[in-house]
Order: sequence, then C-alpha cells, then structure tokens
Amino acid sequence: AWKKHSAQGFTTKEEFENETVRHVETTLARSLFNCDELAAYSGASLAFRDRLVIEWNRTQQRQTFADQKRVYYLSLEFLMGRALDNAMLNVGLKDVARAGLKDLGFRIEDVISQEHDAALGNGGLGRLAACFLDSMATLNYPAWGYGLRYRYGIFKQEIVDGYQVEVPDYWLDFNPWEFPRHDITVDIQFYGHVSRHQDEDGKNIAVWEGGEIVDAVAFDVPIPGYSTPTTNNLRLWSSKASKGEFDFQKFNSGDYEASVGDQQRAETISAVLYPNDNLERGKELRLKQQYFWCAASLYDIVRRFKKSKKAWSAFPDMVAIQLNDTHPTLAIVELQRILVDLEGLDWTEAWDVVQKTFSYANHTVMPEALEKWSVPVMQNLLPRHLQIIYEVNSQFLHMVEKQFPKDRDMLRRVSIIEESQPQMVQMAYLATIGSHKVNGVAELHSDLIKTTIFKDFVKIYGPDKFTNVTNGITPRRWLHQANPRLSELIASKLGGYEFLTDLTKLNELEHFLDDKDFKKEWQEIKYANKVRLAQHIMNTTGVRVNPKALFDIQVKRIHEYKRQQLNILGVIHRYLTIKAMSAEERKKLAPRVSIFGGKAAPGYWMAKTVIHLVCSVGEVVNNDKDVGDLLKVIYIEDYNVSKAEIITPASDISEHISTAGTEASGTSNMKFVLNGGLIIGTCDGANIEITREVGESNIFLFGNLAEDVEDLRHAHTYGNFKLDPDLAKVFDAIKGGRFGDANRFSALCNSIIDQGDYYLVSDDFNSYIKTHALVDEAYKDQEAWLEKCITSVSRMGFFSSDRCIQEYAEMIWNVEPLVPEQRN
Ligand code: 26M
Repeated sequence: AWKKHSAQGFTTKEEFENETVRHVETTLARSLFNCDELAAYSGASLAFRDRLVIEWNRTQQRQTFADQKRVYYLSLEFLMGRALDNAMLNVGLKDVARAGLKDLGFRIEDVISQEHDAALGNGGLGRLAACFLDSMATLNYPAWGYGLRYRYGIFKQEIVDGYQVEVPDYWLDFNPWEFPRHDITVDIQFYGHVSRHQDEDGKNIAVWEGGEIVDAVAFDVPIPGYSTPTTNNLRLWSSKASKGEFDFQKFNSGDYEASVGDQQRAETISAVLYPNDNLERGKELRLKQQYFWCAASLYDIVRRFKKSKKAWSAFPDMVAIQLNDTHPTLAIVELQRILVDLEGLDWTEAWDVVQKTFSYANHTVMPEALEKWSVPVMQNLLPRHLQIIYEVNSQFLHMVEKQFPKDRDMLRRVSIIEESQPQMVQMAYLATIGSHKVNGVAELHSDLIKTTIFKDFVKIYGPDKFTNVTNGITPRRWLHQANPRLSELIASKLGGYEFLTDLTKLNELEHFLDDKDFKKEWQEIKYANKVRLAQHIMNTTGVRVNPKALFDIQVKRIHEYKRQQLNILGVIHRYLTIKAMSAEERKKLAPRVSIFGGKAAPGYWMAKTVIHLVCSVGEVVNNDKDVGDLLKVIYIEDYNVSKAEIITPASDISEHISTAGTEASGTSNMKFVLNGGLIIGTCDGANIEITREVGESNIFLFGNLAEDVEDLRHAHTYGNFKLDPDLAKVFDAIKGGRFGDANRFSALCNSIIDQGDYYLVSDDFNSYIKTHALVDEAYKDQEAWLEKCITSVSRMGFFSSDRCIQEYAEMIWNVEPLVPEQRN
C-alpha cells in the first residue's frame, strides 16, 4: 500500500538530480567539474537523507502523540553495513536514483560502493540487532535502538604474507547518516562514594557523591522501514569531557596538560569497539562503556516517560527494554537506582517496575563468553550499583531459601555474587533475576540454556519465564539488496514484491519447479553471482577461479568452536586425494573453490593460526599444476557486511559446521539458503530448524549430536580415543612441511591430537569427508541440485526477522504496531 509513499523531497529523476547537484555544490562546496564518485555518493546520500528526515520527524511526532508502549533495544553492537542502497530500496526510489546518476555520468553500483560500512559490531549479535531495527521499522513498531558511537568500529583485516594484520577502522570522516544532538547531553558519573542522608520525611536515602562526570552526547541515525513511512531512531552515545566539571579548575591553575589528559580520558570511553566475539576479558574500560551507555539511555527513556506525567506503576505499560545479551545488564540496576534513590519509590514497588520492564536474550552457552565483573572493580567504579546488586541478591536468596529450605548448595549456585577470589558478579544471573522473560535464539539453544546455566532458575521461576525466539534475517537486505536479480525473478513469478514483507509467500515458488525458463534463469543468476565473486577474488588476491566450479564458502568470525580448522583439514584431505589420483580419475571430479573469510580476535592465537594455515594451503594448492581448476583455496580479506552482500548470493554450498551444542543459532546459514545455496552443517543452532523447514533431503547434515558431546570429550580425556586415520595422514602432510614451516601449526595440530580435541574435530572428520563426497555426487546432477535450491528457498519464510520481531512483540514486549495513515 505504501509502495511509493508520499513525502516531501524528490520523486522524479530530474528532481533527484537537482537535489544531488545542489548538495554537491552547496552542502559540500564542490564544483561539478571535479565531482568524482565520492562526491556523487555524498550528494546522493544527502538527497536521500533529506527524504528520510521528513518521515523520521513525522514518525517521532506520531509516536509521541499516540502515547503507547515503545520498545527500546539496547545493544553494544549494531553491525549496519552501508545505508545508501538500503535507503534507496526502502524508500522505493532506487530506479529513479539509478537513472539520475546515469545522467550525471555515474554507474549506481560504483556510487554505492563508495560508502564506508558502519561496522559497529563483531559478528552475529551485532548483525542481528541491525536486522531487528529494519524489521521493527518495516512492521511499524515504535522502537528505538540505543548503542555507542564508537570512533573505531571493528578493525579492518589485512592479510599480509598469509597473516592477519589489524588496521584501525576510522569511519567518521564523512558520515551523512548521523545527526549530532549537542542539545541532548547527559552527565554520567563514575567512582566516588555513597553516603546516607535523611530526607524531609525522615526516610533514609543513599546519595552517590564525588567521583567524576563524563558527558554523553546523542547522535541519531534514521532507520527507514521498507515501503512504509515509519522511520525509527537509532541513538548512539558519544563520550566527551564534561564542561562544568574539571577542566576549568586545572586549566586555571595552569595545568593545561592535565586538563587535556582528562579530556582525552573521557573521550576514550566511546573510542573503540572491543573486537572479541564470544570472549569476556573483564577490562575496566569495557565496564565503563557499559555503564556510560546504559545510564545515558535510561536517563533518556525516563525523561521521555516523565513528560507523560503518568504514575510510575505505568512505566512498564509504556516502556519495554530488550537487553541484547548481558552487555546492558547494568541498565536493570540503573533503573532501580533512579526509582529508589532519585524518585523515592519503595524498593519493592521499584523492583516490580524493573522486572516488568526488562527482558533478556542470551546468545551463547560458551563458558568463556559469560560476563562476570570483579566486585572490587565494580566497587570502585560504581559503588552505589554494587550496593543495589547486593540488595537484589539478598532478597532473591531469601526467596529461594524459603522455596528450597534444605538446599544450601542451591543458594551458592544461584547467587549473583560468585564466592571466588576476587568475588565476581554474574551478569547472566542478574539479567535473569531482573527480567520478566529470558530467551534463547534457536530451539536447541533455548533448550540447552534451560538445562545448563539456567537450570536452577527454571526450578525457581518455573519454565514460563524461559522461552525461545528463533533468530531471523531481513529479506530486504539479504535478498532484495544483495541479490536484486533473484528478487526480481521471484517477483515476476509471484506477481509482485509482497514476499519481501511476508516471506512465507515464497512457498508459491514450488509451483514453478517444472518451469524450464524459470529454472534456466535461476541458474543464470547464480552463475552471474559467482562470476561477480570470482571477479572480486581476482581483483583482491590475483587468483583466477573458475565460476563453473562448486563454490564452497565458510565466512564468519574465526573461532575454534565454529571449526574452520575442520574445513581446512578437509581441504587438505581433498588435495592429498587429488594428488594420489590418476588423470582418468581426476576427470570425474567436480572442480571446487574453497572460500574462507572472517576476522580473528587480535589476541586469539589459535584463530590466527587457522587463518595462516588456510593461506598457506592456498599458496601450495593454487600453484600446483597437477591440481589446476580441481581445487582452489581462497582467503577473502576483511569480511564484513558489504562483502557478505557479494559473497552470500554466490555460494553453491556453505559451511555451518560448529561442534554440536556450541553455535547458539547462526544467521549466515539463513542468508545462504535464502540466496539459493545449500548447506553442509552439523545438528546445531538454527541448522536444525532449517532442516525441519527445507526437508532432510535438501541439506547435508553430518557429525555427532549435542547430546553425545559430553561422553566424547570424556573419552578423549580418559585415553579411550584413536585419531581418525584419514586425519592422521593430513597431519603427517602438515608436519612434513608440505604447507611451509610445520612449527607454525604445531599448537593447532596438537590441540586435536593430544590436547583433548575439545571441539571434536577428529570425531566428526570421517563423517565430514563422507558428506563432502555426497555433495560432489549431488552437484553432478545439476537438475536435481537446482530443484533442491529452489525448494529450499521456497521454504525459508520462517527465517524472516519480521516473524522473529512479531514473536518478541507479542510474547515478550507486549507492544502494538503504530500504522501510519495513508496520505495522498
Ligand atoms: C564480551 C565481552 C567483552 C567484549 C566483547 C564481548 C562479546 C561481544 C560479542 C561477547 C559476545 C559477542 O557476541 C556473541 C555473538 O555474536 N553471539 C552470536 O549471536 C548470534 C545472534 O543471536 C547467533 O546467531 C550466534 O550463534 C552467536 O554466536
């Protein structure tokens, strides 16, 4: 209905050109004679931005007047990628822009690719937040995102001599998509001490005094929905030295350098995104980031609520706060502090408001990723918050003691304060106790958390507090934007683009499985997408790959649990097999390109070794004349959202091969299947639900099950274990120096051979190799392969983030959409 919704700003090609030129000449003060692609990008972005801004203001006004519940999505990561292409598609004016840019002498693709990715995230968790913003706006939910405006996003990865090198990602030079709100500045306090005072009624109140103040300045980013005027807000906080507080004192006393030092220390808070994915290191600056952002966001949310003059008991009817993992858990404590210390509510009354307001999504079961903060560190930085945590814990333990009077060990196990040296605050427990709902992100994961970390909490609260919301992805970016030709082909068959807002409509594609022309075009599109990726590989690595070969892709953060090592060891096995084949046998083999990509956390040595092994194997294999097109091994540098948009549409098969029970959900698995690729994967995360939807015959599953992992690990530790013989040959080749200095890989090999093989690479190796042989066989029958791909796409409707957001809205947030009135 909102296909081309009306708004001020351009609607025709000519108007778009005028606006773009005006911005180039006046806003950017550049002459049209030296208007390069970057200037064209800037001008076009500003033209689109003008359009967004108008709807953005209207949306905010509408939401204020509607006086209904809003969602606040708190995430330390928003992995947005590029904004211009997305804005063009969502507003429905990409064709207009394409024609206009062409008149001005530009190809739209070149202009779009000028944009620097907004890379304020590590991986899955951050990208999920970005997909959710898209869905919330598209479904017209009144929703805000709150995050940090890092000066440096995730580092840029360079591969130098086969090693990862990290380069800072300074992305803010020119960012037309953010609006500084210097008038929206919040004072954030750190350190200091707590004293007790009597108020007028003789009530004892805590006062947090002293310490230092840092300013939080708001920067707003418009989030346009697809084919709707709703344009939501993402508010990112930036840290700045507080004017009022300290610098004048020092400045006046002549200590100019110290004053500049203070300034820089304040700005450090929002300087850099921590590049760890699934690893918690307990750094104080990270805790400062967390409090800075939670306190600023809560101040903002509370201020907005107070304007309504409603009673505090109505707060949860107006506000739902979603915690993206435990990173924003301090928001729970901060709201309790505001209500009790500043607004004078009774503890119990306040805590009731808090619990009704918050909900918490868990994204990992990996023990090393669970957030714990040292009590002494928290005592020093946030003395009042630690007191509140103690009080919350004490009341909680009392309740548990009444419920389970004879179970002393239960109290020890569920205490928010872990009795270690030093004591630690367990954030996942605090988040659970302070929320009304806790969810996992895929069925298996939600089951696992109920039987592991939250087992006791299920007994205490009952099972209804714990639920599942299987992740999803936005079909706008991950189909329409990344794969425009496939989207267009689908639209031509389904009679329009409704599937982009109701992905279950893809079902109807199954009616075209006998349509020869349709299938031919489908195949041509996949081939064109592979040619495009081959071109990118040629340009960036100099390696020529055959687009007719089977493209086998694994792109994601490098982590032992995701088992890129299993993949590369399998590739080596394939290489050794090819080397041992006769020329006749080689002719029967399907050519392959094994493509890897992803960043390793800078301090994660094992992950860096895996990258080095992939590159070293590529060096040997790609230059081996015996092998030719039969096998190529590629490492794509600096995998990010915009690269994913090129890579995802180009897979024949992609790898999602984590040790069963370790990958909470995975979301790239969904992206690849939605783009007509098949999956080789383990029974883990969302792979299980993808199998349920597409059918067992359309996915290549292998490996041990989550329920067997414990026993298998036990067998490794207690000697009852023999290395897989094929894998042993692979290790012999590595140790024999076939891929360069074997010493570089000894820690990696040993982790599998004699260090317990925690991720069960050896246990799954045989089944992995056999399954790859099945993939080879299946690929030879192109007709049947194509049918699997089309059938799979038609059954992917469930994995839209729209479905996912609707589940959150109905089961957890209890919010309604606010559908704008049609204008003419
Ligand atoms: C923690 C402490 C200090 C610094 C960084 C972190 C940290 C950052 C990111 C910890 C975990 C982080 O992300 C975890 C993550 O990305 N989890 C993934 O979430 C996806 C969305 O739900 C799932 O699909 C993936 O399976 C899960 O691994």
